[in-house]
Amino acid sequence: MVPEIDGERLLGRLEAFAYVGATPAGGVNRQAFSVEDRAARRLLAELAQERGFTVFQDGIANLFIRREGSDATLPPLLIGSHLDSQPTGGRFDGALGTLSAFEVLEALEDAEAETRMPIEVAAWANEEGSRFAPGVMGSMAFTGADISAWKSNVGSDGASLAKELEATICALPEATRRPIGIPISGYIELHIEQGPSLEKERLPIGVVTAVQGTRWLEVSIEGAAGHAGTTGLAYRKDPMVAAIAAIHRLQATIMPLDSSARLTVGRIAAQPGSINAIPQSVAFTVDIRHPRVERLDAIEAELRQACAAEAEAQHCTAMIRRSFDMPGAAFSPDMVKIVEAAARSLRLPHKRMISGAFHDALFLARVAPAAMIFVPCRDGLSHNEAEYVEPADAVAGARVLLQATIAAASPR
Ligand code: HGY
Ligand code: MN
Ligand code: MN
Repeated sequence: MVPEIDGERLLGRLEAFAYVGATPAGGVNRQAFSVEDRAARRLLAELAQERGFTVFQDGIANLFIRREGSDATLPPLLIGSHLDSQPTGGRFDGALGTLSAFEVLEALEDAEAETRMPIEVAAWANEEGSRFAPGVMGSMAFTGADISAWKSNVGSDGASLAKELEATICALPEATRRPIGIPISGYIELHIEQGPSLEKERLPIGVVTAVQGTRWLEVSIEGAAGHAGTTGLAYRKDPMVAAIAAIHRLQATIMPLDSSARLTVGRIAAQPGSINAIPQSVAFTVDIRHPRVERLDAIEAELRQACAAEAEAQHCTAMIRRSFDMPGAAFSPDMVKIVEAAARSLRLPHKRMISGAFHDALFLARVAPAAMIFVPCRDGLSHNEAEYVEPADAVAGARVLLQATIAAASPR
């Protein structure tokens, strides 16, 4: 029999997972190593066990579901994405790729189709990094990063990473434990574009050739707390004024002068945060992105210069820490061709493109041939509860993933 994606089954799975961590506005809050994240991992592991697949997890809580191939000496081909979400995330970011990968395993099983390589579905831990920085923690660890550097990290909610990670691993005792990082033959990830171009060009498939670079910076501006009513302008050392001036200066130059640049201040907090006290300090995060590393360096330099100058103008001091640095990378031309051929074989219009968002595939590309498949999302919206993918596009993406997996797992 010829393996086929069961679209109804996939759409039903997406619906079922959307209930796990569902938010009133129709999104999901399934932050890494949370109770909701554990519930999603459990749901996937139980589905896998019902199908007789083997379930593994490693010491950073990456979850793997394995279907054997005819040649067990070959390292597995991995397909998958992530199940964790932003705090007000969408139902498709990560879940589409993970559940489509599971649907690929089921389609192969239903058709009793044989692949030479074993195939494993990977649900990478903490891709988002919104609760515990850095993001792509699971795939970074899988490809060699030392996790001990993160063990003392505290989450945006004050939780201990070490404790939450341990509780997540213990919440799935039936998953066989294995070391972090195993040899793999390749990796293919299906994901929503999280941008507007496929929808604008009415294309159902994107063949992703590369991912742009990302850098996260944490800025802390130190001033002097004071009384809101009695402290005149000449006596103020107000870090909020400095922070706002620095952010305004960067937003007025970086993206308006370079359409490929992205600069986002996602979080800002004042201490003590009292309505009638000049803050002692203000901390904010900056996410910068660019396809070219030399531009990332220039943007970071401009950011450091602007923060120092605006802090000095308010008799404050600025400290800046780079909390995450993810150089961009190109995917394997051979794996990109396999994805492109899969789209062509299904007569699905497609184009080659670069990803504006980072993905686990960026790290897997360091250890094996990797590539990604994009499908459009409405208005290019993501990291937003209104994120939406047309059912036909979701199924088309899964069909391309199935064809690419078959081609990559049984090379001629
Ligand atoms: O932030 C990103 O690029 C990814 O979607 N987590
Ligand atoms: Mn994602
Ligand atoms: Mn995301």
